[in-house]
Amino acid sequence: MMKNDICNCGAIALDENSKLVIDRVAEVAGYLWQKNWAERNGGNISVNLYDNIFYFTGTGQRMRDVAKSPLDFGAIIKVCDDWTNFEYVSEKHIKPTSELPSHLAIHKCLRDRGMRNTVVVHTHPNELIAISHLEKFLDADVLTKTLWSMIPESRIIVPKGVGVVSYHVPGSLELATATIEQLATHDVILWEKHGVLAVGNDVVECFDAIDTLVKCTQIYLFAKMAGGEPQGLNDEQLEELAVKFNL
Ligand code: 2HA
Ligand code: ZN
Repeated sequence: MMKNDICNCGAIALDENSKLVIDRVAEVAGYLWQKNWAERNGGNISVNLYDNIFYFTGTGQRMRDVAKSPLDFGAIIKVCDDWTNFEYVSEKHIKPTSELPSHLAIHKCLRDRGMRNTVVVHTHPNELIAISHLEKFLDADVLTKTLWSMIPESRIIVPKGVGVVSYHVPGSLELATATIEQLATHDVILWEKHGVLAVGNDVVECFDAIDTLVKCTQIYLFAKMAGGEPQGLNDEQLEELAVKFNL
């Protein structure tokens, strides 16, 4: 690291890239609040900045506060080799999200699959939670096809589709394990009667994937409200997109 690439940020010398990444977390935290997906302390974000250094939003902290000041409502931590314990490297010792064990298990699993600088975004989008109360959408294939068929871009922006995890207590190991399983074959996971989780290399792209799926859900629900079952793009049209965009 070049000397002038670092700035002193409390207890840690935070490099320029990590500062930019944390700024993007704050940007997305603001979107989650503005979108009405982040009631009270709903949702959480974690980012692997580099090596074993992570930024986590704090437990009980509000996204609207993270948006204003990510280092006052979240923490930078160094995760130990066991991927369970950690020590603070940020000046403030804000306790990480209650979903810390599940986020860490997901980051570890993604690293084992070859991904680096991973991001986990969990949030509570109303429309997606609403349809997770309907039995037929607890089937990942039905859900994915229904949402993909609402607008062509969704086939491209969420190429692996949406996985589904049945209800488990928030923050539980069962929820983490089932989520990791689904992430092998899907980009975004719907947690029954709770929310969604997206992973990737960029926090804004994780937001974009969720935002696109919410739009698809809204269009589905608007069409239903307008009086019937929406037609949706047909199999041929979806396949045409897959071929054209190498999906
Ligand atoms: O951080 O959303 O699932 C609060 C939650 C837990
Ligand atoms: Zn939640």
